[in-house]
Amino acid sequence: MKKLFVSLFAALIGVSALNAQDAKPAAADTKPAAPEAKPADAKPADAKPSATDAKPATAEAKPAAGDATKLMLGVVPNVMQYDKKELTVKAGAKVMLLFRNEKCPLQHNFILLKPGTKDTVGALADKMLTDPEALKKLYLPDSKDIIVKGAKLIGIGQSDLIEFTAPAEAGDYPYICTFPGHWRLMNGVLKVTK
Ligand SMILES: [Cu+2]
Repeated sequence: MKKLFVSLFAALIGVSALNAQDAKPAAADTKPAAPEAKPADAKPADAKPSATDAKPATAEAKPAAGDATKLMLGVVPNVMQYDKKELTVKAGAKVMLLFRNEKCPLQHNFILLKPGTKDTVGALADKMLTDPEALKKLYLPDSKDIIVKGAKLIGIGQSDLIEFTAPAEAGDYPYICTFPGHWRLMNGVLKVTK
């Protein structure tokens, strides 16, 4: 009698698993919910694992993906331009930037710079034309003005997922492609706001 009361009380206040006996009724409660949730023709055999799999998956995905600011940047074919001249993020935000080249036959990259350094780094990028190691370096000039660099040059049909933390200080941060000659047209501004 006493034991029954204790486990009932535990269930009432929502204590999940004081012992194995308490855990069982809790698990049994969730199972009837799963078939109800599946309104359609899903076979019961399929329904159970997918229902139980789905719960932990969404619970884990939320904190990771929910935190980050997601940005998309593409390439306009043949004109050496990004498809966005401007992107905006909050200072210090976690950023996931998906950089994609869907149709342009040329290769491009994404490099984020300190404010006011576009011309300086652009000139360094152009100089790489005469650097025999340039391709190996992915046309990335050596400069402390570079804050974020994509992992690769992306050709047609390729993409690069670039994860970074936005600068802590608000301002206009230029981004450019450092393939020699591209940066004059292929540039934009990441607006970092407070
Ligand atoms: Cu480019």
